[in-house]
Amino acid sequence: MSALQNLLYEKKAGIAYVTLNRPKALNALSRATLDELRSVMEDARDDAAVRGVIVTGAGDKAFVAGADITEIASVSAIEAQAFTRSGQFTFDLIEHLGKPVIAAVNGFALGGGCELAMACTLRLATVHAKFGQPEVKLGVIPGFGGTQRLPRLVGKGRALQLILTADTIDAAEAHRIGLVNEIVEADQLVARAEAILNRIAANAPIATRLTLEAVNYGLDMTLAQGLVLESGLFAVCASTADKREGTAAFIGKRAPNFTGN
Ligand code: CO8
Repeated sequence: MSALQNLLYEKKAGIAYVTLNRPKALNALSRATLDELRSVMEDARDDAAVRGVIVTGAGDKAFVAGADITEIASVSAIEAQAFTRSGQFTFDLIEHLGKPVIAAVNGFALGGGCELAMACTLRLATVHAKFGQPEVKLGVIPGFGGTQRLPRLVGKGRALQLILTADTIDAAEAHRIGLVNEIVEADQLVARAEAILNRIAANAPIATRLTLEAVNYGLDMTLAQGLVLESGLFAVCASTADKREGTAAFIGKRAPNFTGN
């Protein structure tokens, strides 16, 4: 991985910490930032010691205030398509990392920032966090997955209201509509994300990965197709050492010792 200019990346005790680090631009996603985000996420995916990822923003004002508007201002149509596809690929990578990724939303999560949070497995927010998809105010539409993930998360009507009005909502409203899982005190944000990741890491790693696959891919299928997917993935779990260990531990009234096999 080449030297990082736009984000901080640290790995500690099974958790990878990704901090978008352009506070002077409210951590806006420039092309270079997106490239770095993709490369650290690939590292987190490929490092077996990493069991989960926390994504947050540097400073106390913003998670990510969107794609970098100074770059959007001058893009041609062809460049805009490449830029949006590149963001979409990176966010798809996050959604399908095979490990939980928690967005620790510590301020503005607007446009591409809201889209980044939505690609994560779940979202924690501080009381002063703000969410929105204000692209139509700039004469464009969400381009990093907002028109697709927002309705899937909060329903079509609420998604269309947010995108068409370009309104910003506070953490309480985001929580009410299901965009945010939990609201957390600012000084507890990362600790709460770590606690959730540690709870997940205590479970069987293959079962965690296949749950993510079943839910992520199943949501794009009919119920009947999704149930067939679930059944096949359940069968894969049934072949693992961790299934033998998990069931034996339950029957033996002891804690399981999962190895990820
Ligand atoms: N891009 C670039 N710079 C930004 C961005 C951004 N998204 N957001 C804030 N900044 C900069 C400001 O220009 C300012 O810089 P400077 O100090 O040099 O003037 C600095 O950050 C601080 O911002 P403000 O002074 O505006 O701070 P305020 O507290 O007054 O306002 C807001 C905070 C409300 C968050 C305000 O900054 C704002 O509205 N930002 C823009 C939010 C937005 O519209 N986001 C959506 C962007 S579009 C998008 O994400 C589309 C995704 C698909 C991209 C496809 C690419 C082709």
